[in-house]
Amino acid sequence: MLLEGVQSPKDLRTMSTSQLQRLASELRQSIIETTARTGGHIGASLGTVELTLALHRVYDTPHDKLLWDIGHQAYAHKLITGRLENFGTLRQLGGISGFLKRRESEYDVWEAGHASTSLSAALGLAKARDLMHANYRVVAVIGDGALTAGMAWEALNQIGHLKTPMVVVVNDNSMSIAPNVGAFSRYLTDLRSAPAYSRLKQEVEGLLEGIPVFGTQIKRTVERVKDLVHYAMLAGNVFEELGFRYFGPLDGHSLDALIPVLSNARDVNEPVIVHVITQKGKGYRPAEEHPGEFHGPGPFEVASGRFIKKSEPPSYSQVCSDTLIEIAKTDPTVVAITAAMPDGTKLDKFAAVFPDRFFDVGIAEQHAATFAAGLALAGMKPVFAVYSTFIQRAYDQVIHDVCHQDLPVVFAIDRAGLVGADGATHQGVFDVSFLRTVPNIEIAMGKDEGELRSLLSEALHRPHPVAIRYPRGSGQGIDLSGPIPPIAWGEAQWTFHGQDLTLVAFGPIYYTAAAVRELLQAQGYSVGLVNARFVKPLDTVTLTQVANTTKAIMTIEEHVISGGFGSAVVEWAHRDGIAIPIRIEGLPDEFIDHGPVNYYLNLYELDAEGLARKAQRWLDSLNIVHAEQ
Ligand SMILES: Cc1ncc(C[n+]2csc(CCOP(=O)(O)OP(=O)(O)O)c2C)c(N)n1
Repeated sequence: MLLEGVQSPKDLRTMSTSQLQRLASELRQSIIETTARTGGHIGASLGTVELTLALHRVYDTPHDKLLWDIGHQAYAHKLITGRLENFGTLRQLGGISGFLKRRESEYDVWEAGHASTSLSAALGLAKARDLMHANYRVVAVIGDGALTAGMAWEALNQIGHLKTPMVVVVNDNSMSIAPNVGAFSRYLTDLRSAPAYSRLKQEVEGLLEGIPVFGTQIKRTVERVKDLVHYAMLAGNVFEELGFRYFGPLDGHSLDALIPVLSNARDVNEPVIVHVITQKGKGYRPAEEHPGEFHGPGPFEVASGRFIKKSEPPSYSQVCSDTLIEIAKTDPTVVAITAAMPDGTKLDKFAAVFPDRFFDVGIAEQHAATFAAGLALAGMKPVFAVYSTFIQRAYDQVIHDVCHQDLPVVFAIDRAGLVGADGATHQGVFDVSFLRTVPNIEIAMGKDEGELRSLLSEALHRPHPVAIRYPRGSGQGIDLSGPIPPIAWGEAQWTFHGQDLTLVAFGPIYYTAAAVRELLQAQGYSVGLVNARFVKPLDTVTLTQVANTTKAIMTIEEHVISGGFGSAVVEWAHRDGIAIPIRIEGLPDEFIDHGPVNYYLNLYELDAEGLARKAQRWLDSLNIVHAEQ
């Protein structure tokens, strides 16, 4: 294996193209075999194998700075930068991350997980280089999907203005997770289908270079012709009009095409776009044929490409989409929005039934929120289904455009809570804190998919913005047949009364709280239980009654403690002068890495045994003794 001999990218720099091609197939093999076991971003990473080799061959990494947008396409980069041995631990607890991590390698220059940040960061590095008289080069790789985000265009705008030398590689596979969308995506398709563009341009320029120049008059004429040709050729190339030199489109799987062009681009003293065409899933038939499903699958069987799935109840996302379809059948004002996640949110199902009432806006969460505001303003009922981690990007739009005008937009907040293998950048554990501080918005999370259905249905009749949270993965297996049961808006469900302690749980962790209650009851404590359902409005009526009948309250949530549900309960008690001991159980003030959700719940003692242990210790410290003592 050539790959085993690659200690660092330096080893690539002495290899022949045919050796690099062999290395490319070994890299693919390794990516396929590992992701088949661990799951992960196989499609994007198979698509960038040659590009990775060419970049590390042409650039003097890590002295030169190579940035990968999102970082999900960088498995080949990991494999040739000292992580071959550990690659089998990809996305596993304590193993290497599915994204780039600065602490993992000096070759990981920039950490991400969210899209479209690489160009801004690259410009920062390039500008710092110039100001500090350093001499490294900067190159960023960004996908056509990531280029649908406003943030990428904010960076292009400034790069073109500053004219700072750096290279932006546009990795164009015409896919985001699903097929890429939007007018700019269409534009890239046009550029792709006109490969003669740059060839012709180079030929004309070469021809003019070849004209012998005698005398200033002729020289000026040649320059003038060059300019005219330049402008004629430029017409229509957005990148060049923004101030970049444009190279491409190139076959991103041909080392013979990539290496010379990247070498030329590297030495240009102004910003350059290198437009490479790649195929998502390249080299693995099932991933080539089903690039959407193989964007970030779980484990699969290599030979057949079949996913290894346990039979589980439908996911919360599925229930959300089904519920919206059910409601939309009788309510023509319901529309659904996703920011490039039709599969993840399962809104693809909604799209199949209501193609005209479904909008994939691209990786554009900010736009999605304000677009929803506009729809709501005109009387529609927009539901923006968005992962908790990605709504972070639309915070100002939520505050300024939706909540400030009190517009009835429903945010269906998917992946709320810990997410597992995607790790720190993707945990959905901050949204309660940052949303509940905003006036007008109402925030709820049911204990299961049955309540998700009811909450969504009620949310669509609220005159205010509403956020309905639900976690990643399968529901509890609740029977969802029959009409959607109503749920009393703003009311908690007080399921058990108890004199020693009452557990107040927010979200599906209610079921853990129920197990905690059993454990404590078995110890002889009298323990109550509340399914909070709402953090805003908080059901202070029920909480007041609880406080009057129990000696202590423990709140439980799968969300950071700071500013979360428990924090809201403590604020209420403080404000209303309710003198009862309250203990908040939730996640700590730190970024939580990748690894199984259950592992972290156990680590932070948020599983039933851990919570029961903590509750018991706490009750002891409060001198609350159960009946038998
Ligand atoms: C802000 C944000 N929204 C959504 C996502 C989810 N996401 C991860 S990869 C991806 C598609 C990226 O497409 P592209 O940049 O073309 O890269 P490719 O996977 O095609 O190589 C999306 C939407 C994200 N990472 N960040």
